[in-house]
Amino acid sequence: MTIFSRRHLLQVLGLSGLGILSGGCGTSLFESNLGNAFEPLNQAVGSLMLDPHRLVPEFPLSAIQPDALIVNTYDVTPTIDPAAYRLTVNGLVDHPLRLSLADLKSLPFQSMVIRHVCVEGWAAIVQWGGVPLAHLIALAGPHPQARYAYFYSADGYYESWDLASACHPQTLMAYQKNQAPLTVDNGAPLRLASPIKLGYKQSKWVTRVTLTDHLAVTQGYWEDQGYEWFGGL
Ligand SMILES: Nc1nc2c(c(=O)[nH]1)N[C@H]1C(S)=C(S)[C@@H](COP(=O)(O)O)O[C@H]1N2
Ligand SMILES: [Mo]
Repeated sequence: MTIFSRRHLLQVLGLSGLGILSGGCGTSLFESNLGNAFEPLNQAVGSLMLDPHRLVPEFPLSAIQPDALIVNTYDVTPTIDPAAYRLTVNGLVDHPLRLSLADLKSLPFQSMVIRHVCVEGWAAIVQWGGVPLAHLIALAGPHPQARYAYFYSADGYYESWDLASACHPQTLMAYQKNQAPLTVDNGAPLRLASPIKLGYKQSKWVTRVTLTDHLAVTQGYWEDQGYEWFGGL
């Protein structure tokens, strides 16, 4: 397995900047992989509903509801040593990644204020800050056959997303909540955050992202008990 050092990452980024992103989560990927999957749909309707780059309107910082985000954890809260923590990105990629928190924080930072919606009947406007997942996937160099991203968490939680949603420009691997370091209850050191999916899709304590070309029998902790897989908002 290729292990990218922070220096190597910076070199890659410095040399090619955002250019490398177009090869990973860019148009060609969507056209070759997702165009086929949705071919039967009426094109106009399909592009309205499924445009992977459509941005969800964000809120101003003043709209944050600091007390509205309810901690929702199915089992135990894992203890993760931030210094020893590594995020693995592997599966159908050319360059598997193993990133420390310092590596992640050296990558482009993005902040957004969005609504988190839990199917249990509550919602909260939250600020999340972190690195766009599209950036990590592009760094790893996804194979053309990659269609899904599986997320594995330190508490045993697992999730799967379609790659277009994983590469959406507002899908972040977040280490900041409401302009403060992410707390352990909310998924520190690293969690998924995106305005395009319901709360149960937004894995906390993510340790591994694995790209695959198929959905396995196991699709997600709640999905495997009957929740809908796409979980779109
Ligand atoms: N690893 C892990 N991620 C998880 C969960 C969980 O139990 N374990 N719960 C999910 C659900 S149902 C919701 S609504 C959100 C809640 O995030 P919060 O606890 O930060 O409010 O986390 C999601 N991610
Ligand atoms: Mo939830």
